[in-house]
Amino acid sequence: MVERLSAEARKQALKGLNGWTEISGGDAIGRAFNFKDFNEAFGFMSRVALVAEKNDHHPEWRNVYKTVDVTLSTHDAGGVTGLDIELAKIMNAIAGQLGVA
Ligand code: H2B
Repeated sequence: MVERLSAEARKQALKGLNGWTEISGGDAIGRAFNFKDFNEAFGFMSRVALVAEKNDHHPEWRNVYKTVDVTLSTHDAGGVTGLDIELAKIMNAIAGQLGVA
């Protein structure tokens, strides 16, 4: 079982993660991605979905036109774990490939 990060470890990890903040009182992290158009937003989600399925760790997200609002938490652990930090890094890298810092 993967362990929840301490508040301190969570804050440290977020420092290196552009755009991500604590939400739900620290039980999750979130970021809003804003793409050029729907095609890029959906392309982002498709790429992330493949990684999420491979790693068996999945995002909560909402797509409206060119925006994707993401919430990450580890449901099995009831909070934020290293798996969420890893997925957030991957999402930032994929968004970066699509021209979104
Ligand atoms: N995704 C997320 N975000 N949190 C989880 O706890 C989780 C998951 N658990 N994907 C996985 C699937 C679990 O249900 C399977 C059985 O490993």
